[in-house]
Amino acid sequence: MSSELSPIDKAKFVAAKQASSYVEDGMKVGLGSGSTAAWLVKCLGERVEKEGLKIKGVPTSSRTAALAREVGIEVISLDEAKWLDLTIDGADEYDGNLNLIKGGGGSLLQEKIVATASDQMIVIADASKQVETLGTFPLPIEVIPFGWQTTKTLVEETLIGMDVLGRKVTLRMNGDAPFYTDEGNHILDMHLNRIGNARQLSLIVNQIPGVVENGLFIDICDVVIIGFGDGRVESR
Ligand code: ABF
Repeated sequence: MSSELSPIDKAKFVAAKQASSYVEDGMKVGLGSGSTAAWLVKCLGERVEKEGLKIKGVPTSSRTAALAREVGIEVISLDEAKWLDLTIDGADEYDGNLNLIKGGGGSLLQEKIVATASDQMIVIADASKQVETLGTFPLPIEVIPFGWQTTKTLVEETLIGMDVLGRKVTLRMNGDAPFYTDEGNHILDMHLNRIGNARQLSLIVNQIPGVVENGLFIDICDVVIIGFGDGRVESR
C-alpha cells in the first residue's frame, strides 16, 4: 500500500500503520476524521480482512462512519459504546506538551467528546503538524446558528476586552457560505498566529454565550505518533 505514495501521504500512512498496531481484538475504538485518520481506518480494514480483527468503531464524523463501514469495521454510536478503550485521530497542530489544535475539518465537537470518553487518545500526524507554540493554524470555534454573527463579535470583543491576547483578533467564517457541522452549527476560524496561554483561552472562549466548543485539546492527548516522508516514525 505504501510503495508509490507521495512523501506527505507516506508520512501519514506510516503514522497510521504504527497506531493501528495499538488496536486489540474486542476493543471499542474512537475513529478520527481527516486524511491521516482515514489512513488509520484503511490500516484497520486491512487487519479486519487479513486477521479477522473484530473491533467496534465509534466514528467522529459522518465521513469516517462511511469509510469504516466500507472496510468492514462494525460501527456503533458513542452511547452504545458508553466508554472507549482508545481513540486515534489526527490534528492540525501539536506542541511539546501534546496539546492540540484540531477541528480544521469541522468535526471538533464530536472529536473532543469521543477523545474525552476514551481511556487513551493517540494522535497521528505528519511531522509538519509539530509547533513550538499553538496558533499558527486558525483556531476553529463551533457556534450555534442563532445569532452567530453577534457571537462572532462577542468573541472578538471578549478576547480583546480581557486583553487575553493584547492584539487585534481576526475572526473569519470557514469559507464564504456558512459552514455547517454534522450538528448543524457553524465554525468560526480565529486567526491568532500564536496562543500564549491555550488553557486560559479555551476556558474563556467556551464561556461566551453561543459558543459550543473550541478546537483546543488540552491534556487530552496521551501519545503523538509522528510520520516522516522517508518512512520513519517517532512517538512522543
Ligand atoms: C481531524 O482531521 C481534525 O481534527 C483535524 O483538523 C484534521 C487533520 O486532518 P489531516 O489529517 O488531513 O491533516 O483530526
